[in-house]
Amino acid sequence: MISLLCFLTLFQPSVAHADNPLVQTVYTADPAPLVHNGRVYLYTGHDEDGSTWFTMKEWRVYSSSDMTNWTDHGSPMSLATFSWASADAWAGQVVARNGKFYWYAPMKNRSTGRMAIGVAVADSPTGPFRDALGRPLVENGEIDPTVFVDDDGQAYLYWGNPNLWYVRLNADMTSYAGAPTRIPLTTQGFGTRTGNTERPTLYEEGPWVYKRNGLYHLVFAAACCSEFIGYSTAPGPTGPWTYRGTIMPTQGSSFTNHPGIVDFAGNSYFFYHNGALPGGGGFTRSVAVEKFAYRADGTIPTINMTSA
Ligand code: FUB
Repeated sequence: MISLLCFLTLFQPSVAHADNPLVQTVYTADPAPLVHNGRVYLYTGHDEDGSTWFTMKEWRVYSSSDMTNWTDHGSPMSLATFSWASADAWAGQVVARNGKFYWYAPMKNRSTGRMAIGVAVADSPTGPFRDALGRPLVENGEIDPTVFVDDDGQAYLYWGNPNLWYVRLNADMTSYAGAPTRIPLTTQGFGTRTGNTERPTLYEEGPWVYKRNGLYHLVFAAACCSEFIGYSTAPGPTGPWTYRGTIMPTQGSSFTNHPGIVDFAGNSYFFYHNGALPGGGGFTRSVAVEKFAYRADGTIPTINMTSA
């Protein structure tokens, strides 16, 4: 299977069959799905072969119309897209707005040495993406942006590790109003972490925000350093958040995990990563997906990995 897919990637775009892990040609991490015009676009990071750290230089895109056959669109965005970036092409997300596609991603700012969040824009979900600003959109040393556009058109950018922040994006999606606000990390909102007085709640990183049946969901990588996926809900996009429990209890043979949830063609899908490919581990991860159904009361069931 792997050698066949390696052959196929020589000819972009290529087609892969979706056994977990979903991408079997390269190591991928930090899945961020987007449903657009009858397809699921899956944006990922790319762990370098043989990595001993989160050595990541580019992001990749895959798409599918049936969640089984996936097209590999290659890498339409990399550190080279951002003249100010020097390293760490970490977890991002793409949203569609104004007939364009905006990709928010964290990376290291060469001039400050701190993690910052950039935004790139494209006319197509598969790119090419160009840096929208020529500088970071926001920089406070924290990572993992997720963007949610509410029904009234207001867009929110959330991000953070070790804190959790949000800011209201302007309609242009490349600027924001007001200062970033730190979301209070209370145990009521984000659960109780044991054995770490500096970080008393379960929130670690990787927020993923969406709305379902009027309820706002914030799914996140919980605890540290072996992560699991938990979630909180709120009556509004800025809280107050209530911790609702575990979605995925493990991280497989990785020590991080990272969530993305979408509905597509009448089903709900939970994307995550682990170290399931040969040679895989905490720095050589692979994205995977599980179909799931919300419980009758709207809560999210426990979802287990079908590969680890
Ligand atoms: O992939 C690099 C970092 O690892 C991400 O930004 C985190 O969410 C964790 O998955």
